[in-house]
Amino acid sequence: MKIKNLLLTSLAKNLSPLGLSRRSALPFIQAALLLTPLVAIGAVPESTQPVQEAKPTAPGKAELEEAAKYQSKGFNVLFIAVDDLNDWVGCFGGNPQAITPNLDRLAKQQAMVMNKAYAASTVCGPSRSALLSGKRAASIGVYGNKENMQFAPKLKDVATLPQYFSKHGYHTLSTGKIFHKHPTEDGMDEGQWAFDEFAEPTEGGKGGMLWKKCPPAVDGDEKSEDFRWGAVKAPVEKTKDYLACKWAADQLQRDFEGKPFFLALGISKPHLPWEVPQQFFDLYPLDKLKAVDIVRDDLNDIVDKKGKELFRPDPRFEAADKANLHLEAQQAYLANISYVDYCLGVIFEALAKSKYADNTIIMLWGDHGWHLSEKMKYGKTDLWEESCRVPLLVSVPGVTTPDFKCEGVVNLLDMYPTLVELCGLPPNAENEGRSFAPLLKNSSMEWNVPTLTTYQYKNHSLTDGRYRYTWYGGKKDGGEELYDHSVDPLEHKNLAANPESQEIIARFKKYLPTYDEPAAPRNKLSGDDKKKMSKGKKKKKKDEDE
Ligand SMILES: [Ca+2]
Ligand SMILES: [Ca+2]
Repeated sequence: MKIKNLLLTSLAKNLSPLGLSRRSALPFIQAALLLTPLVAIGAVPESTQPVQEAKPTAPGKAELEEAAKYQSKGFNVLFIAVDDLNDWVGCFGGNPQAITPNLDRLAKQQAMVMNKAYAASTVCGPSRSALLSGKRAASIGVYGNKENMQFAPKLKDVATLPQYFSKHGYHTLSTGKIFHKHPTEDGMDEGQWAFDEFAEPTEGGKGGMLWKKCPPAVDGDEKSEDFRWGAVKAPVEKTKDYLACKWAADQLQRDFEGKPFFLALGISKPHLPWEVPQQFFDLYPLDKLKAVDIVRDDLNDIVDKKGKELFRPDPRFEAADKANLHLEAQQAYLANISYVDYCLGVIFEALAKSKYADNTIIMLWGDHGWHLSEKMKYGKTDLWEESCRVPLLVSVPGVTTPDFKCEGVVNLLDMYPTLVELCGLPPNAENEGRSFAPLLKNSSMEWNVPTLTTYQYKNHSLTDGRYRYTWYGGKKDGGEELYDHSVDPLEHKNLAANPESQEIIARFKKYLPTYDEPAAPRNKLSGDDKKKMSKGKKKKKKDEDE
């Protein structure tokens, strides 16, 4: 009945331009319908023809060509890693003072802000090894920067993300840091082996330093040695990340023999040292900049079972604190982010102007967060929100909603299966992440389950978008943390010891890994070895003398 009325109204609507009002047209239409035999729409008349036997036919040349044409229309992928970029990006709101017009424009015009994205681990090597292999740190035993995923027994037969795309008809190419770097006797292992084409990143030229600053190390701690910043003399066009973006932009002028491409671009800043041209420091005048509020007793409530405090302020924090350089350190990090944003503008603009603008997915991510004085720390590692949360921007033409913050909890580990699904590749059974392609299409769907971040052996943290639960099953002897982000987004009040928290903790515990792979063999040479080697014979001699 409803359908009939709708049909009548619609016909009346269409007749009204003929000079008949809707009301006056209705009787005419009703009469016409009475004279018409009712035919069910979509009903198939019974066939009187005998069914012919199906004969299999091999696909002809034309059909194969047609199929190939379709495949070549498959999405390209622009995969951008930004080293040590936390959520101090305009559209992620981590620090409202951040000036990032290019990233913000991308979010405004085409990409979705994945507002609750988390790293699989909180330091470069394990985070990247996990997301590129599609496997959790606890499954592959890559827990620190010294373990090279190439030697992990559990990864012997696993195709990394670019290798999987190459195997399925993509042309893969890269520059900059996508895989974690490992020094070897034959030079640097930068994951060149995973790409069809790898452009050696140019170091760019600093052209010397205009000025530099480094807080004096407290107690001679080596870790604070690389905690330095300053302005380089070189113009931005001569610097490393600009040149990497320019290289990537140039690739968009190419054809790839009809193949879709997977272009991976690794950006080196805002990794320490924070050295970029002066113009980016000038964006943040010190007399107008506001530093992060420091909560000095924040670590007191993070204790082991015996009540012993598990954390103390880190050496970089103590150095900055003693020299009263918090504001200047934070200015330097912001300057580096604005520099990165400026360089990224080159590739965003090149893509928008290229013939690939409408069929290229952009996935841009930071490999882990970064503390800037929160929890008395300057750096990554550890399992608090500042370390775990990452910026993740995703643009899928025709799929993602621009100018929108998606609150679905996702992990960088999920990028592999997501890209596989979006590009129509067969699922990789080795993937342990969860494809968030459905969430990109329908951002209001039921989605959130706890997602995992691991730092070192058996230390795990889970978040479901409301709570963060952390369990130190490794070195810190079973210590626990629980934070409720609905009332405590900065994670100041550890609720783990409260009796009323135990039910929540029990729920989270079900999501902890049931197996923790022992640490994979270390790279033959470590970054430290290399550093020590380059420090020269002086130290070596001193060590021998002792
Ligand atoms: Ca990193
Ligand atoms: Ca606290």
